[in-house]
Amino acid sequence: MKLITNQTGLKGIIEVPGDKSISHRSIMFGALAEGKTRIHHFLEAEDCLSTIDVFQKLGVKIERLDSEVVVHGVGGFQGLKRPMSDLYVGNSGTTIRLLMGILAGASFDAVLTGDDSIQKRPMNRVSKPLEQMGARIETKDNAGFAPVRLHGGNQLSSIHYEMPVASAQVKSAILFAALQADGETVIHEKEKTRNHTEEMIRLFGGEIHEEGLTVRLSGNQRFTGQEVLVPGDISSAAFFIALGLLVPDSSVCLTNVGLNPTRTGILDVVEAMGGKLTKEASTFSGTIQVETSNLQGMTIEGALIPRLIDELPIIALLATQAEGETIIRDAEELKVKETNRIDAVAKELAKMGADITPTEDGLIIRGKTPLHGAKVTSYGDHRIGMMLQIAALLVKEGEVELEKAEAVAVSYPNFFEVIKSLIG
Ligand code: SPQ
Repeated sequence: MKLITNQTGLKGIIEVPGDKSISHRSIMFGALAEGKTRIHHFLEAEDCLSTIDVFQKLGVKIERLDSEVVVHGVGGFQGLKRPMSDLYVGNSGTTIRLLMGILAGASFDAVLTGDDSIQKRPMNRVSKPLEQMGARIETKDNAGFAPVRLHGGNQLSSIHYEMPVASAQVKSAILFAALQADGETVIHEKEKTRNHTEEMIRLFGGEIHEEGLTVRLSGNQRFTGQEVLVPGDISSAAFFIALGLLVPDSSVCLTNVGLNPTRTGILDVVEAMGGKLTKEASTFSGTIQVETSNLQGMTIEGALIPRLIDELPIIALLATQAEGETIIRDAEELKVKETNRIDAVAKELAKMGADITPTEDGLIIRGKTPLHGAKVTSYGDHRIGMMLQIAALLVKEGEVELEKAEAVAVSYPNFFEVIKSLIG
């Protein structure tokens, strides 16, 4: 696909689609609750539709109406039904990993699998703690990858778990299993990761304690159906934040963006880089306004990384246009996303003229490099594809041809149309 290049003066107001992490979890908790759950501003993108599909196969009635999704809860884990076929999650890591926790204590066997990318992402980070809780899980050739077979009929027990990686998906899978176990589970995180599962447990009437890096949860809780209002996804907003900052003479306003503090690392980075960004927050969401800015390179590391892990590809693009050097470290998790995002970002931006070096746990980017036309690929990774379209807007000469552009539908189906709507 030929990308849009060479733009100036992009202005507009955008409401980004619903948060992907919250949309997945609202289906999951809605399914496990008693009664109806109504979800507003649900993300109608491939990943979240995979979650709907899987829960329908598990016997949950889910209706997709014009402005909402309605989930008819089955009233607990034991209300889920044996699926008639393998459960296919497409490209969605969140779906497969959280589902492993949800089905860890089921009375039936289930096989979970997904596309080529899913079959290359590590599942043993989830199966290991679940096995310690009493689950029986087989991964393909015992190598820790999907397809994953969960054996039914196991009584789960609570666990005290020290997380070896900073991962909300691992934490969430353990929390779902802990809800089926007797006693209290205690998880100690390596760094604080997104807490949407914890927030959902509270929203659906359950009890969970978060204190610093420690999360405590007791089993056998009951949930009641709720009205869920999904805020806009800050990870999708990030692409338009970058567009507003980088494209000359631009200003962009993003409305109803989710501002959970475990996700707002990108805003802290933009401010530290000297970006002109203002934010007006209400309780859960807010409006973000950005204008074209002169940015300064910086070091991004440590506890900040999980708060912006999915935004690192677009932050790398910001760094190519900033004054001085940007160092991203402690981000080895990028290697096990939809693709190896360290390599993908370095290779594709270098093709466009960026001065960027991949490292074991991040990237070193020397700024103020003009970008030029090139033939690039998303590697089938939605976030790489969207980052490359924003990069193309800065290209003054030559064309940018993107392979596997369709990947953006995983989290932002009308992304290219929104870009077009800002032109003129
Ligand atoms: O769901 P998936 O494919 O893992 O999606 C990604 C993304 O870029 O959209 C990661 F590739 O987001 C993850 C995120 O990186 C979503 C997520 C969640 O909803 O719990 C948590 C993060 O992953 P992890 O492995 O750090 O827990």
